[in-house]
Amino acid sequence: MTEQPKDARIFVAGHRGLVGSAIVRRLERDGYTNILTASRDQLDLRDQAAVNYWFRANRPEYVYLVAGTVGGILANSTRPAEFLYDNMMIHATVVEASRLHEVTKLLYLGSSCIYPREAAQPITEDALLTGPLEPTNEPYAIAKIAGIKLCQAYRRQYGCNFISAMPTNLYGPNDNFDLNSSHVLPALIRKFDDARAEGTTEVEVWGSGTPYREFLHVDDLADACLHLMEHYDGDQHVNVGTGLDLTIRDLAETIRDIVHPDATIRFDTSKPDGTPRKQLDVSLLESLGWTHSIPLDQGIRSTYDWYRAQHFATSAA
Ligand code: GFB
Repeated sequence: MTEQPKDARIFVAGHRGLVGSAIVRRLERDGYTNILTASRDQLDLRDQAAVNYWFRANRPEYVYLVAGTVGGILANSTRPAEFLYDNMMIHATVVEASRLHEVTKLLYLGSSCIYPREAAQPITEDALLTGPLEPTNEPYAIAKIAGIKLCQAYRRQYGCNFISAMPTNLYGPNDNFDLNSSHVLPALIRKFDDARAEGTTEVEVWGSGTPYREFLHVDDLADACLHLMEHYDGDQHVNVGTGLDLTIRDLAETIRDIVHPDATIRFDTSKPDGTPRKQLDVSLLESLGWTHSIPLDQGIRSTYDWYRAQHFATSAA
């Protein structure tokens, strides 16, 4: 049990992103007064010397390592070098600086794409490294696996209290809605909303619609991260999800019904499906006393409201 004092110096690495911004919101809501952040211009997290310098100057006691180069299936396939290099470097520099500067506890965030493509469903934590990875995101997955192993190695060699969480596909406010680099959920919100605004009805959905995906609202993820920071000190990484999944077709229909009920869906099978299914087994997390609370349709509605508010704010500016 690690209680984070309300005035503890807490570094959220990646605070502008989907996950980092949700963790900052959550910490602020809970009354934490010393949240440390560094923008990309202030600190290149791939640069070990710069990261060491920043840690020496700011002396964080707790670290949420949620920074990284991320993206959907297309971005992963077209920018494999960035996904591998950036993520390996970011994890290495922050973990090493956390050891050097004696951080009390670090939480490292991975991704459910670390598991073998053909892993038995739902996927338990011990499926890691039992088979070949999904090719569309192998470089990203290798970097994320290296991050888990890094935390475990630092625990064993140096006695650092570094833990890892592996979330399923995430969504929520501050997500990326750019169609070339986004994940499926924000992409479909945008596509249906664009069609509604343009008065068209046909919306293109990539792939066959048959793959299954599990989605967790990022506010639930932030809640789970704080829970693990306070209640978990183990070597094993922990799956974070809802344990519930649906097909891309069902997801597209759910989003259509919320955003543009008159639309019809056309599947573009020239686009990749990616992994057929990656439903997480969340029993370890549940045994630690945590379950998700935001139902998918409610989360999609609130994310769509956020997207519309942003859109209006930018078009009015
Ligand atoms: O979310 P997504 O890009 O990533 O795609 P992954 C999920 C599924 O949705 C795939 C389909 O079967 C896509 O073909 N899809 C349908 C779409 N329409 C669209 C669309 O307009 N945009 C997008 N992006 N997809 C990622 C990994 O895999 O998951 C990352 O690439 C990371 O490494 C992330 O692990 C969580 O779920 O396939």
